[in-house]
Amino acid sequence: MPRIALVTGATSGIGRATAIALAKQGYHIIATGRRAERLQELQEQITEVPVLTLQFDVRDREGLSKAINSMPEEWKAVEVLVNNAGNAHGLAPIQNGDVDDWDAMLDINVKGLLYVTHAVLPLMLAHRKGHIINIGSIAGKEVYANGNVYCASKFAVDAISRGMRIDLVQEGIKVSEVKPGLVETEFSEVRFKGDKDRAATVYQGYEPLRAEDIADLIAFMVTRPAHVNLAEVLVLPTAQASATVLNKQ
Ligand code: NDP
Ligand code: 8X3
Repeated sequence: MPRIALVTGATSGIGRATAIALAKQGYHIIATGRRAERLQELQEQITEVPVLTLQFDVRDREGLSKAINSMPEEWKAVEVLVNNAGNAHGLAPIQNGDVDDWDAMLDINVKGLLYVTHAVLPLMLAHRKGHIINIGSIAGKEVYANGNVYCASKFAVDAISRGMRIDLVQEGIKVSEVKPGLVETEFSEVRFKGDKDRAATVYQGYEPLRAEDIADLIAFMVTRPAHVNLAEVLVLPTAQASATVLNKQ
């Protein structure tokens, strides 16, 4: 029976690199995201294993549940779920915060992760086997200036990951959380609403993590023996010591 991994947010950054890395490990890939053309590109790029693409917004509870439940039977034995879809929207003091940005971060990073998990878990429980990897952040360990609601969303991912691990231990399902520091992806471009110059400054003066570094780590995590779970991993660029301490040259 093929091993199947579902990766959310596979159209960019960490999710895309993870889909590619898991394909190299032989996992058949279910790649999800909103941008259909990016999903198609990824499907064409991964040639070693079959790839199924599902286009949905993680905020659309009914739509995503329908998409997951309508997968062909041979795709339903999902063994690995990487809850990666997410973003920051804005970087502003709470008194200047944009309520739409707050909604987006809580709806996508927290509720979206829950909706996808709710749709996929019955598939894992049917086999009493599975590994859920939630992408948290150093922002889920430390609050930084103007990070307020994004940090809250990642603190929530941390709490949800711990809760899932406790609730699912009797079911034999592994739950892990990866907490990256600064990774150069489209993250800052989204945070700064398309301002590429401002986004680029976030990664200047030091060597940030690459999406592939996180993907390598996830590939390592899912290939540990059945009795080993890397439950929480904080992964930083060497130049980063905390959410705010960075050795910039
Ligand atoms: P990118 O912006 O490069 O990728 C984000 C991915 O999430 C895209 O594939 C996007 O797909 C998907 N996504 C965003 N919103 C939605 C939505 N509403 N519905 C479905 N999919 C959505 O950023 P990263 O790769 O950096 O981010 C991935 C995860 O890593 C996020 O959870 C982020 O918080 C976390 N993280 C990132 C760090 C960094 O420094 N980059 C550090 C720590 C954690 P599409 O737009 O096609 O829907
Ligand atoms: C993304 C990393 O430090 O920009 O979660 O919040 S940070």
